[in-house]
Amino acid sequence: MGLLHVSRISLVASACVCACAIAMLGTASAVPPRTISITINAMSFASPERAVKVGDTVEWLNKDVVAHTATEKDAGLWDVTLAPGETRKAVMKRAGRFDYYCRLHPNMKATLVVERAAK
Ligand SMILES: [Cu+2]
Repeated sequence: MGLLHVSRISLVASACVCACAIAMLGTASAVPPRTISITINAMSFASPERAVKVGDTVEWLNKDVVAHTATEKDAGLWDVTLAPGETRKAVMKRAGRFDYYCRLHPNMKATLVVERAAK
């Protein structure tokens, strides 16, 4: 009788550990930070508007033969300069809707919509 009792408790305990591990795994794998690539080609950003999440990395790839920048317009959150063929990255740290442009060609414009990371 005593033995049966003990084994029941350990069964319940191991079931709980298992459930907790699955729960933790679920949270961790739900929102891994991603890297989002945005190509610059023929004097324009390939994604005029792109939704990303806080913690994501955005990388711009300059496929043109001239230099460009990706410059956040209002708060100076990021300003990357890309020589021809170059790739540069910025981590999105703040949620919001951010317009950016190329300082060298101000008619090149795009928007990043940075959403809060899911909990
Ligand atoms: Cu440019």
